[in-house]
Amino acid sequence: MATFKEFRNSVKPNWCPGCGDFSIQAAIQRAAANVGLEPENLAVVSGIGCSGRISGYINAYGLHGIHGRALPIAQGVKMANRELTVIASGGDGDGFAIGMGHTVHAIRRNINITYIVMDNQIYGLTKGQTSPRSAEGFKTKSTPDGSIESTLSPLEIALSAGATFVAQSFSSDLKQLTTLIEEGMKHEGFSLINVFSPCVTFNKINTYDWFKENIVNLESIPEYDPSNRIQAMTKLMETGGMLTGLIYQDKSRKSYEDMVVGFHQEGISNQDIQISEADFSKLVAEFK
Ligand SMILES: Cc1ncc(C[n+]2csc(CCOP(=O)(O)OP(=O)(O)O)c2C)c(N)n1
Ligand code: SF4
Repeated sequence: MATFKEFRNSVKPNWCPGCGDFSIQAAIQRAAANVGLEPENLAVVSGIGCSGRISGYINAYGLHGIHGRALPIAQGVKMANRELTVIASGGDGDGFAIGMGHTVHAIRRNINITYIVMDNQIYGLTKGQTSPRSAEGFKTKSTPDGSIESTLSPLEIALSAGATFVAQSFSSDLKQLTTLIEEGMKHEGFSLINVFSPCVTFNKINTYDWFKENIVNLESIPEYDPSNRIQAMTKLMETGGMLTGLIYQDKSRKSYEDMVVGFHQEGISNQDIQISEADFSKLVAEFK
């Protein structure tokens, strides 16, 4: 059985020292080992951003896609080979701005992918512009007088879109984050894990200390029931979306792959997809 070290490769991340993304990389590697995967069982698909580089830093199948399109690619990978455990990842800009349409539809499709958003509440790679996760009044080069748009609440949107697994964590809480990624990988459907991941270079407001002061950890609310969607929505609203832990899980709904009629268990590469001359001619005749 592979250890987390076997999910490391020789590429040195070029994230800034102190960037929250380092811990997310470590948590994915630990979770993959803890659920008993081998590197060849895992595919990591990412979008574009500092966070998007993660697919190159894990010893597994890796696909560095295009901005906002990690999920369409990851869904294609899963449909081509459902035996792979598929992780999609990227920044809050990637998933909640340009890619938000894909995020909502992947959620309602409930395809068996774990989507890890590295939420630094800013655009890091392009040097610090306001993202949909930035607070109102947030000043950056793109909003020098402060953002006048309201902040997006992606987890509330996820619950409304029919999500079956919604969790949130903080990059400093490696133990909680690793456990949630493991749970997400084991979940039979789409799992959304939003991770507060401070950008130490461009976001001087949402710092490690700021998150520590503002996070409400569900471990401090023992009576909380993650199978109750209304309670999940209420708690998210009450805490301004600052909840961490497993916020909601519905184990009753089938995953997309399980509902597609005739969908094969084995990957396309292992299937006999030859078509006989007679069947081919019959098919062509239908279009004449
Ligand atoms: C189609 C397209 N539009 C815009 C860009 C420019 N761009 C690259 S990364 C990025 C945003 C990065 O922010 P985020 O997704 O939050 O990731 P982070 O760098 O903060 O990890 C943008 C706007 C691009 N590469 N492609
Ligand atoms: S710019 Fe920000 S998000 Fe990008 S690597 Fe540096 S600290 Fe991380």
